[in-house]
Amino acid sequence: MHKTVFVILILTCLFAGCNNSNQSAMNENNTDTSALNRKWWKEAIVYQIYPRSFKDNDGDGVGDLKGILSKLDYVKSLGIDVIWLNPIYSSPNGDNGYDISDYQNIMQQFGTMADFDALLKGMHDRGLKLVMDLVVNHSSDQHEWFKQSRSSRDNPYRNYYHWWPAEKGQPAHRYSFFDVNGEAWKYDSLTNAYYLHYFGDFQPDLNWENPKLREEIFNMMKFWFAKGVDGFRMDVIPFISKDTTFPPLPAEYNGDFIKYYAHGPHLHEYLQQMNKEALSKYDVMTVAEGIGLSTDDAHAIVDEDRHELNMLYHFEGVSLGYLPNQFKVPDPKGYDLLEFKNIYSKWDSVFENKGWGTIYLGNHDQPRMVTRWGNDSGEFRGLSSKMLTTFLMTMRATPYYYNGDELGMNNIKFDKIDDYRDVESLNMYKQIKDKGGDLQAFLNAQKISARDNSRTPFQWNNSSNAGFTTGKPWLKVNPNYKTVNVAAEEKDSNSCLNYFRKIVKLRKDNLVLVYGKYTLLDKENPQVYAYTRELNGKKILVLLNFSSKPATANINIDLTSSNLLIGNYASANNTTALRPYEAVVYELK
Ligand code: TEU
Repeated sequence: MHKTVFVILILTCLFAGCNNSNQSAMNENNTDTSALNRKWWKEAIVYQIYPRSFKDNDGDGVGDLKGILSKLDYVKSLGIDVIWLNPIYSSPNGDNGYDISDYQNIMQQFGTMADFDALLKGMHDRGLKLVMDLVVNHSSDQHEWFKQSRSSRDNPYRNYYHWWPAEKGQPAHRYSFFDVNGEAWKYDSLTNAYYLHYFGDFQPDLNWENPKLREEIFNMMKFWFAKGVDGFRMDVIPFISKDTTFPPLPAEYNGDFIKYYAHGPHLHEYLQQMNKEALSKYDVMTVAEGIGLSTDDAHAIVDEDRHELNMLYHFEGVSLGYLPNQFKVPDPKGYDLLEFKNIYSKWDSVFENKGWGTIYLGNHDQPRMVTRWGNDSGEFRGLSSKMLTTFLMTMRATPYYYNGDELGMNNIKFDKIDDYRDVESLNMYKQIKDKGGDLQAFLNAQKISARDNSRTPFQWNNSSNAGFTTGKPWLKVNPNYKTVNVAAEEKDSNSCLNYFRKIVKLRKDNLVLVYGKYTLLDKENPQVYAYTRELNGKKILVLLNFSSKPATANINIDLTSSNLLIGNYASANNTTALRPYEAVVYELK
């Protein structure tokens, strides 16, 4: 480059000051990054689409594949790289697609295989990758395998599932997530035997100890890879291997059945086999729903040398702030930021030298991020939502970002059980009712924690049903769609949506935000989450006020000459004093 041009460029950067103007200068792709073990899925931002609620094309009130296709330009405009789609396979929908009746077909309500092919092409044409949901701990009871399996004890498919012959007596108790009685064994008189279902009784558990079943699954995965799918998010994958003698729950698990389920005897052997037979043949990414896994277990699954999976997402963060031993009942005191910081710092350190992490605050199983972790009151909804987005986009882990969070969508907070559609809420209500429990207390807790809060239709504009459908939506639309919607936020340079786009670009332009070393500062500050990210001499400071009160970060860093990269207030003052829910990201000089 000519010297004068170079000087002019530098001066332009200096005078432009903050925000995005200096991002190309911040781009570190020219520096030596060979030691980073770079991978596309480490640098990607994953955007999760809940197909049932994203966009309805045919007016039946349920989202569909053509609807998603019609909105791909919007998705592309966010700047994300990878789309994770919740299950779109044939399903009777007892659990919104997590009960699959045919793994190689598309759910009728969502469209056809031709629609899928068009959608995948539409994504690839735009440089977007697709990650599908792999739900193979269980199938639907309407799957042909299960129909065969239950038909007779000597059917060739019998041991595709777990059966316990009744003449052996009652099987040892196993807990179920979605059973009205909490019982995971269901008696079937047809063959005088019980079958196992960790989730609903319509979701029988597949028998992974059977090599034929494993082969079927790996072939099915290859079917989708051959179509060009770029990876899988693996539903409750830690649960697949079981001790088929089904002993009483071992005492060491001390009532923690989830942990027991996640530590089956052959889990790693099966994942290694899956890797060898299917995953290793393609350039794809994998992420385990890491339910029941602790930091101690993490490397066993994602350590590259073990050839299992790439990433997992843990449940420690999202379990915070609920009362112990109660079903998702929020602690009236809220959650403790010190614990929050501890959890996320601990998980960062697990992958400091090996493996790779994920970061998320919302998904289809969690309530809306801004309600749960921020503040959804009118005054603070936008600010706190942007603050949480800043956290997600500046941590050393692949962000999984849930559709609608970029608009600052919040919990709908239903008053009546009749408004809910989720099997989890409906069954828990029945359970409490049968026991004569406090139903009003349950409904109050669900306003914060129920899964349907994040499953309400996506808010496109202020026309009826938020532009989601011309029919009757399968789940009510949040009435705040009149103001919280894409069309309105497109026009507002200060909106959550435009903030999301800016910070996505910032992350994409700065390798330090992906790979840079994370250091927690001001650990004991109960209001502020402060940390630095460092790579190859570049140092970024992130300050997040998680409270509705002004706060100060005690960090002994003079910010006067620092360069503000992004902030959620109109201007920033280069000090450590933060306004309510303020988020600022500086490049330190
Ligand atoms: O979730 C796993 C799971 O255990 C959830 O039930 C989770 O604990 C719960 O939602 C928290 O309230 C996966 C899927 O993500 C979920 O949507 C399915 O319902 C479930 O598996 C069964 O497939």
